[in-house]
Amino acid sequence: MKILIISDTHGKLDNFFKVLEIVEPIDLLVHCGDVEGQESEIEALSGTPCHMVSGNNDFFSFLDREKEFTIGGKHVFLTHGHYYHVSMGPERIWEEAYSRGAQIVMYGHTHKPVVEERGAVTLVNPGSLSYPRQNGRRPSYILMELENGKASYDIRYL
Ligand SMILES: [Mn+2]
Repeated sequence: MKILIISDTHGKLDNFFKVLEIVEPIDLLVHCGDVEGQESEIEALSGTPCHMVSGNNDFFSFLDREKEFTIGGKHVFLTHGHYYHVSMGPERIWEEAYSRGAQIVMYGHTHKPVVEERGAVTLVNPGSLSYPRQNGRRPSYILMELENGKASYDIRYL
C-alpha cells in the first residue's frame, strides 16, 4: 500500500501536480492541513481516498480539525499541529498521540519534514510543498509504504 503524505500547500497546487506525476498510482492521500481552498480539487485529482484536516490558515474550511483512522492495522492520529505547539517541538503532539493509543501521528505546520520513531509513536511530518523552511528549502513530501504491517517512510524533495 502506497500512501502520499503532503502538507501546507497554502492554495498552490503546481507542486502537487508534479508530485502526483512522480508517485502515481497511490492508494491513499493524506493532507496535514493549511490547504487554503481546493480541498475537493485535491481529492478529485488524487483519484484516491483522502484524509485531510484543517490548519491554522483554513478559516472557513469544512474540514475536520483532527482525524483518527487505521491504515494497515496501524492507528493514525492526524492533525495540523498548531494546537500542540509543534513549532516549539513535538513533545505535546507526541503525548496526545500516545494518550489516544496512536502508533503514528501525522502533522504539518512547521514546514520542515520529520520522520522519527519515538518510543511507541512515530512522528511523521511531510514539510511543505509550497513554502519549505528546512535547510535548502526544497518542497518536500513523504511517500509511505505499508507492507505486511510494516511501515517505511521516504522523505522526498522536488
Ligand atoms: Mn502552514
